[in-house]
Amino acid sequence: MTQQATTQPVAKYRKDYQSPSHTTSDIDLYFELHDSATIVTAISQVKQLRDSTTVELDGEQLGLQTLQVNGQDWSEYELLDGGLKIHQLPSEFELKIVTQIDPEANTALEGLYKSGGAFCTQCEAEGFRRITFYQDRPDVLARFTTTVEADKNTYPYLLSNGNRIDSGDLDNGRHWVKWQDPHPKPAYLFALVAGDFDVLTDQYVTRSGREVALEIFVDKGNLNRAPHAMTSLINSMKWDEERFGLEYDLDIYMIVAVDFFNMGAMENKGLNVFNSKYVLANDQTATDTDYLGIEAVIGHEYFHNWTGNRVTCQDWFQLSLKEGLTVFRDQEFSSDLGSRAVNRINNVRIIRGPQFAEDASPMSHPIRPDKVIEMNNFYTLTVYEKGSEVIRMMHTLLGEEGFQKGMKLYFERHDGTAATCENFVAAMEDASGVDLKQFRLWYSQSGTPTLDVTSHYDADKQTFSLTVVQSTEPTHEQKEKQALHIPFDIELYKYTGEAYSLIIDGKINSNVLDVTQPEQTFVFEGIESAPVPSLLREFSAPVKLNYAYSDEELIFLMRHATNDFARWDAGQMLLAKYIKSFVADTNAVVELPTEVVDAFRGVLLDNTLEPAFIAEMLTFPSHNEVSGWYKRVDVDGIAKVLKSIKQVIANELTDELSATYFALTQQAYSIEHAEIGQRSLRNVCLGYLAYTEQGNTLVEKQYYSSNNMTDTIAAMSAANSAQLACRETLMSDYSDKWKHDGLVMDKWFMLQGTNPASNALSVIRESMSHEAFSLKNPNRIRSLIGAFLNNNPVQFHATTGEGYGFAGEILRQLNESNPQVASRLIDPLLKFRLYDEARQAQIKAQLEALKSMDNLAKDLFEKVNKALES
Ligand code: B3K
Ligand code: ZN
Repeated sequence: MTQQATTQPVAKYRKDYQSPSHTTSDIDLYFELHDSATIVTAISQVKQLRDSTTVELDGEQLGLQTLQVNGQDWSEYELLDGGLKIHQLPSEFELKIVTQIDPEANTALEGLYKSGGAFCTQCEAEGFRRITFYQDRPDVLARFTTTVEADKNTYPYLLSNGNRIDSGDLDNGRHWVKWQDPHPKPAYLFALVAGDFDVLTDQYVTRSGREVALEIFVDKGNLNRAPHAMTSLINSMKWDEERFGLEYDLDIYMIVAVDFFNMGAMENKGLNVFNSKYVLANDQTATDTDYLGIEAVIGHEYFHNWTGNRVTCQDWFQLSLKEGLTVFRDQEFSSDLGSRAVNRINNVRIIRGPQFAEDASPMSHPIRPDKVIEMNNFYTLTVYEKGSEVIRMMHTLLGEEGFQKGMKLYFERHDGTAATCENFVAAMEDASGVDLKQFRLWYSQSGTPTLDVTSHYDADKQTFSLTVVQSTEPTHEQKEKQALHIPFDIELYKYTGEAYSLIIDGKINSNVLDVTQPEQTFVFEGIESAPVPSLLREFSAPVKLNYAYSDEELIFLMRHATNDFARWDAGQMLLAKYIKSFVADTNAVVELPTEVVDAFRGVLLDNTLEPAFIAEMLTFPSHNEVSGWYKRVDVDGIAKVLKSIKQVIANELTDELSATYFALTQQAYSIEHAEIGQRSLRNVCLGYLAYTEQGNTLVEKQYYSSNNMTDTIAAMSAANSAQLACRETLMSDYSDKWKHDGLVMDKWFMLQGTNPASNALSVIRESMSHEAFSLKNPNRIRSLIGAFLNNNPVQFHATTGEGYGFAGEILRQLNESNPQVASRLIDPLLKFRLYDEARQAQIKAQLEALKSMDNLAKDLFEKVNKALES
């Protein structure tokens, strides 16, 4: 019997958490794999934890075939919408459940499904309940034994978590393999894969001498795209030992790359399943950004083995316990291996752009949400990226040594258990002695705080005071806000570029000020002349900063700040001043003062700076980031100003950009960090030069002479943004070459999605019939349609409303086939109140149309309702 959700979705609240009534010590699973009728037998050893003779199991889209307790058929049960209640149970019992499922019909890609020719699973957050009836909650930890049986020819590899303990052949052409995972785990970390693959193998010896077999499974023919993933895995294992003292704990670590996957990757114990985008790369198919993305995601999933798997979450409201912490760890990994400044800049761009936007939207929530309808809706930038900033602030407050002591205590206390965010903060506090009482508010308060900072210099007293006023605007679900504990990292510079010691009340203070009050003044002594303050260095807290800097001060900081991030940030603030003033008057002629242009010229010509860093200094805030500065967004005005300022810089600095471009010409391709940096700067120069007379010639030449994907895509992307004459020729050449490879074609789809031309939407519709496109594949959807909705502001928000109509059409289709992907795609529509009234009405009409669907999935239900009631 298959059940469909019929009732209105209900919300769950963090405050209602109850520990489980029962737990399972061991579960033995047997899978008979068949495309549309897979049989799953689950035998669990269940034990009562409190006085209850009824157990509630979760289950969705399952056909129940057998239910036995202690070997007896059991009729004392109720099949409910979303699960099963079994009654009159003894205090300890063996439960046998047989279910039938249909992997082939599973287009939602949650539970057991087919990706191309292979079977695979995705169980986080609540997908295991689509495999069998079970207590599908992270605080029930069991030892899993899994036997997988399938046709031997089609599925020579049968994989699951843990160690392979047995295997055999059956006489009907089928075979089986048995796996055992010694580490008790929640069901969301379960995984199964069956298919035919090419395998890249290697080995890692941990520092205590454990030999670990490393295996990466890719589609046949893709072996030459797997080595970078393997190198990244080995680097991750080594880094976690060196920086965190954490070692791997099984004899085998497997990664499987699949083409159909709702997100980036999944940290299943010993058997990670990855979106092929985060595994496959060679110089012909992947850009430098792809290579770095693979390193980060491989690292992220590996680091989850401790922060996520060994210590998991008590309930899903605690998701940031594992995600915020693991993002922090992967960011540190990338920073230790590559450029710390460039990594920090890119992380901050995500916070200031899409995370701030999310926190100002109807979906705003604290990093530890209080109310959830569909858990998949909370794998957000807030939980992940802001969550990581919260961990980073603790790292700033405690220092590396204090933080590592905290980590050690956290593992001593919670290894092998399901923990809470509070447990983590308590461990940090107890290990370091640093008071985090007020700091805990970061877990419960949503929204982006603003720091309004003013200063006063007293020449007689030789003091400089900074007054900091903090405030957080009300958010959708939380009107009252309190003052937070904000680590505020600053420096004060003499005009010589030397930094003053920060003396408060006669004592030397650290650079990190503790902002804890709604308004607070810090008085620095011994300041001989008015200093230039460098504020919120390293982006020491995820806040908006307002300080009335003059151009001269910002240019000074661009040159003299001791910290690269602060130099970059000064450049961004300088650009922001001009962007804001021109957006306020879109008829004004866009010009920049000579000193401003010279400041950027100086950066470009400064050979003491890393090329990768110069590239970041010359990269503007995105349209999305700029939009976040306003309550009412002038979509077209912002686009026009950003383009005009880019043109001004391109014209003023043509010679220097051109000289740098040619000086950085490379012969052979390698993915060393220094070379990635050079390519990045060279391609930023090309992006500007595309707006000059030589643009078309240079771009075309780079495309045809390129020996790697980074330079190829940089040329195409410059042609796309500047709408060069060569754009169409390059696009069709690329498509001819790569039309058989969906992953490589994603870059092409993305360029169609972000095409600024006025016919973009009709080209996008045409692209949907490209042989590489499929509405079943989340990567294709994100590349073409996601890019249009998120990164093509002018065309998506065209006043005709056609962009919105298109979005509505796609969302209604995906609501049925893949609600999780639909729910990601809808985000830009939720922010409709940011636009003018005509646009608001058009977007609202699309949301209303979705709301009136009688089969609206709970993923969309939650977001659409929040947006409309906002
Ligand atoms: N933990 C998974 C994400 C699961 C998302 C479920 N909708 C990947 C990660 O964060 O590492
Ligand atoms: Zn994660």
